[in-house]
Parts: sequence; structure tokens; C-alpha cells
Amino acid sequence: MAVADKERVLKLREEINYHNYRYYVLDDPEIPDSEYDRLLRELQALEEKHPELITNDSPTQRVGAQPLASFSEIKHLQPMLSLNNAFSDEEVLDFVRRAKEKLQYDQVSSEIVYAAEPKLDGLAISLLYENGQLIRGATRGDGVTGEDVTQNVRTIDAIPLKLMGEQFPSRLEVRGEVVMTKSGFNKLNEIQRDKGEKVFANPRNAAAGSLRQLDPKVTATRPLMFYSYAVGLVEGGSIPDTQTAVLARLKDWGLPVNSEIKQVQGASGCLEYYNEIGAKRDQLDYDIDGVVYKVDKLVEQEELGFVSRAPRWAIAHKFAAQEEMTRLLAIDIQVGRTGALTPVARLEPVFVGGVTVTNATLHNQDEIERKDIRVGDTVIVRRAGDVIPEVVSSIKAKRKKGARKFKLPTQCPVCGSEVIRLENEAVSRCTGGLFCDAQRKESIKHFASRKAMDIEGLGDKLVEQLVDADMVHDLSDIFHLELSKLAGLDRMAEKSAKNLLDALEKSKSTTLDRFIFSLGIRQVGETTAKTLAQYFGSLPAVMSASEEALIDVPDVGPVVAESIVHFFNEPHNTAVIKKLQAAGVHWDDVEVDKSKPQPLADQIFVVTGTLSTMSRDEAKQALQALGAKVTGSVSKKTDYVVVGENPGSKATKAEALGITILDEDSLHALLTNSAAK
Ligand code: 9MJ
Repeated sequence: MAVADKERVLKLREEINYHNYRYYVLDDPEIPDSEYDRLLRELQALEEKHPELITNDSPTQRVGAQPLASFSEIKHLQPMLSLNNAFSDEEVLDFVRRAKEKLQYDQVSSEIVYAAEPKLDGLAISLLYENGQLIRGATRGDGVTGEDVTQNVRTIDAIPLKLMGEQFPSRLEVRGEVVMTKSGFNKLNEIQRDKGEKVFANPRNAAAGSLRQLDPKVTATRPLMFYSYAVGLVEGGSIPDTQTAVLARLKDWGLPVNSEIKQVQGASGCLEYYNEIGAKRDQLDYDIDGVVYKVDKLVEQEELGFVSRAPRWAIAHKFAAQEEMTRLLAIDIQVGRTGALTPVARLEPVFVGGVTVTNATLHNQDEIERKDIRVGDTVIVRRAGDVIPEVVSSIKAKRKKGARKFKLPTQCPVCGSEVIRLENEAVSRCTGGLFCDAQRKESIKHFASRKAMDIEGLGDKLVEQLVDADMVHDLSDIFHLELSKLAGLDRMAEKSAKNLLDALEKSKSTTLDRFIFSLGIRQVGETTAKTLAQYFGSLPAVMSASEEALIDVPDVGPVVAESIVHFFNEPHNTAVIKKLQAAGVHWDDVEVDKSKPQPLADQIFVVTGTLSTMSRDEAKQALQALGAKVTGSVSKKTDYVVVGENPGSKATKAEALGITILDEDSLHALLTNSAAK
């Protein structure tokens, strides 16, 4: 029996290591996580039964060591390099030219081959493998000596405790970067926030903090990944003769290598790669801060050699920094279309993410408090990709004495109305509605925008002028603008005034869905507006729809339904709609397709529990397509309750009321039979 167990233990370890390799190195898992966990649990159980079978490289032994009091120092067997940086194309051209010169390449007719790699923004580490066993892991430190983080490194599933194959050198130092995935970082911060613990500023800091934990149990819970990009000492074996082939070999030995790495030729190949990766940057699930070019042939690397500790054969081509430091001059309040108050940071201009930034969002009151940001502070501003710049944190050490905490006003800075914040909402809102100039401006901008009424020439600046000059109070006023008054406005020639009036006239002929979208009803975007138009066919039908009727519309939930009913219950909204129609805004009603057979017309259904072949929403849509009404709660009026797995109280209530219960098979039968009618 013990022999069988021992064989099973060995087999399980092999299988688990293989699936780890499929997952982390090939990025192509063969089995679901649940199956992997099952294998691991089986191994744990067997090892518990036979503790004498436990080995240090068993996949169960990643966590286990006791917390340390401090980290000890480790001298790398070969120093870890640092890279010179290039911040412009010219600097890359220079780097390439110098390398060609030293290698005696013809500057015009021949090109050096480079390995081009993303520059991962994490923490560099060195792993030492002896006879294929992971012996220790160390941070880069000063390049010569680092900290011993072996216990923590062992908890990173992507790092093999044992190399694969047999041809590996007897001693091998593997260098690479530990990074935290962006998705993992976001989840981690959510958890930290829920626990009331410190949130991390960015994935790099989170990765560094996780690796420098004295308790490996904490590190084990952190979503860390590792990519290899170099070797240090190689003893008792050999490696191939190019960087590209070395990385391929590391991969064969079970070490993860980044999949974006590519061979390129010459400066043009390098710069092309830089642009390619730059364009992809936002889609990658890890942060990078540039790319690295390495002369591919190791003999050429040797010939090029070093200047102090930086190689002449490699360079890091950096992206424009996404985070910079600047001063927070003031906090202004912006009032949006729906009255939401957004605190906006006015900053001393700073070049970040490739543009000069003077404003950045502070999101809301809670965020300002969480980050403890005060006017006058030195702050870190982040602009990543096309995302709105934001203030990430403030540097407390640089805070001036007497800096005061910020509080959102209790009255709207634009109209003076009361500001309220609903329970469970992060946003504070002005209650002024269309009495508030800011909300009025924003709703007119929205009304005129391309996807709404598409009024050419009625841009943001003009809307602000019109409201400030008291020429427009509500949406309908824009259709009564006069040429003489318009032409009198700043930067408005008679010709453009005339064009605007023409555009206004043209826009009066619109479609029902555009008109619904234009009204700026909260929660009603372009798609919902289209759905409502198609479902109800006419504006009066939408305006008189009850919340129950609205919930029946595909993709309309209770929050959207409530918002729609609320909007049309406001007399000033209905008055504006009347005035718009009186001004000539018109559309054709939409034909609601009633020609299809409706075999389930007037039958009321409730769908509850989890269905295995379709989602509840799909079931709802299928029933509705046959004329059924699908509601959210069971009552005496309900005709059928469709019950999936784990149905809960609705099924109990249906039983109590004696309502017909359908299981998933019966639902399919009903749908098929009804459709055939
Ligand atoms: C990063 N950080 O991604 C190197 N690196 O090579 C890559 N760093 C490096 N290579 C030699 N891809 C020293 C550092």
C-alpha cells in the first residue's frame, strides 16, 4: 500500500508541475483550476499520511516556512547588470551606431540583430538553481549584494521549484522580473480596502511590498508573476549562443518567458517594435515602462563589453513617464449633467504621459479623504493611455504646515441649491436640476451632441455663451434663437449664425430613439434608448409605461426603470417635451412588430434559480419573443414559474400559491412547441 502511495505521490508531483508549466510558461492550460486544485489536495492528503515522503521541491511545500525577523544579505554569484536608458529615437540611433562601429559593421549596408523585449515594471530578482533545484532567490539590491527572499520567491507559482528536462547546467543563475498583474492588483486593492488596510499606489509598489514581506504566508496570497530575461552564472553545462535562444532554452527548462519578445534588425526594427509595444501597452495585463534592445549574439555582446556596470550591448528605451510630481494649486468643483459634483485638481503644469497636464480628477470626497489630499500638497499625477489624468497620492513629507482638509461644499457652487449624497453612493449631487446653470449647460451640450440631436455648430463653448447670456433657459429655447441676436455673440459671424439656424432646422426631423437619448434621462444611454423606441414604438407609450412594464423590456433593470418613470413624472420635463414638439421637433413612430405569432400572449412568467443551458436573461427574451410577460416577483397573477438550480424563496412561494412550476426541460419543450404554432 505504501508503495502504491509513493508512486502516486511521484506521479501527482509530475502532473502538477506539468500543469503549472502549461499555465504559466505556455499560457495554455489543459485542465480547469478546479481539477488542478483537486490534484494538489490529493497530494497534500497523501503527504500528510506519509510525512517521510515530503521533499523540499514538492508543489505542496511552496509556503510553510516561519516568518523571518529580517532578511539576510546574499552576494550574487555574478553581478546583476543595470541598463542605460534612451529617452528619444535619436538616443536609440546613437546606441545602434556606436555598436556597429565597435563591431565593425558597415553603417549603411549591414544591420545588427537584436532581441527586443518589453521592459517590465516590477522587481528584478535572481534565482539560483543547483542540479535543477531552486536553492535561493534574491532581490537585485545594488547589483552585487541583494536580500535573501527565498521563502517568498518559493510561493510564486510561476517560479519552478525544480527545472524540467535534464540538460540544465549544474549551477544556474536565472534573472528576471517579478510583477503583479494589473487585474490582480485591482482585486488586491479592493480586498485591502474592504479590510480597511493600506491600498497600494501601483502594481510595482504592490509587487515590491509583497516580495519584501517577512511572512511568506502573506506573499503567497499576492497575485505575482515572474518572467525570465537573462542568466548570470552558468556552471557545469552550457547555454546557446544568442539571447533569443537562451530565452527559448529557459522556457524549455520550465521558466516563464514573456511572449512579446521578438528578434528585430537594426535601428528601424527597434523603433518599429517600440511603437508596436507602445500601442499594445494598455491591453497588457502587466505594467511596462519601455522596451529593451539587446544585441542578440552573445559573442557580439562580449566584444562590446561594459561601461562601469551597464552593458554597451543593451539599452532600455523608455516610454514617457505616466506618473509625475507636481503641486496642487486648488480644488475646483465641476457640476455635471446629472448634477454630480466632481472635485477637479488645478495643478502646476506638468509633462506626464506625453502631454502637459494642468487639471486632474480627484473623483469624489471619499477618495480625497482616503488619499488625504490637501490644497498646496505636492502630489503624484498619473496619466495612463487615454484615461483622464488623476491625482494618485500626496507626498505627506512635503506638506506645508497648516494645510487644511478639503470638504465638498454643501451648496452647489453654480446655483446655490442644496447638495445631497444618497446612502451607498460615492457621488454628491446638486439638487437644482435644470434650475442649475451647470446642469442646464451640460444637458444642452448632450442634447446637441452627435449621437443625440446632432446639431452641427452648437458646440460646448457656444452653449456656455448662450446660457450665460440668458438666451437659452431650456432645451426648447434653442429652436427660437434669432439670427440678429446670434450674430451679436462673441466670435459669431453672420454666416456661422445662419449655418447654425439651418442646422437647427434640419435637426428637427429626427428619430424616436435619438430623441429619447437626447433627453438625457439618467441611466438611459444610446442602446437603451434604441431598445425603448423599438419596444414601445411611440413616445406616449414610453412616457406612460409603469416600472413593471419597463422591467419587462430586455436589458432594462429596476434602477433604469425607476429612473425613466421618475424623469417623466417631473412636470418640467414633460413641459419641455411639449415645447420641443411645438417648436417642430418630430419623428415617425416605430412599428412594433406584432405580426409574429404570440402564442404566449398574456401569460405571466417568473424565472428563478440558475439555468444550465441559458442565462435568465436569455430565457426572459425567448419567452418575451413569444408574447409572454416576464416579471420579477411571484404573485397570484403569475401563470408559470421556471425553476433552475438553487431557486430560493420564489419557488417556495409559487408552490404555496399552487402556481405551475416548470423545470428547465419543460421550459425548452414549451418554447419549442409554442414556436412551432
Ligand atoms: C526588464 N525589466 O523587463 C532586462 N528587463 O537585462 C529586461 N530587464 C535586463 N531585460 C539585463 N527585459 C539587465 C536587465
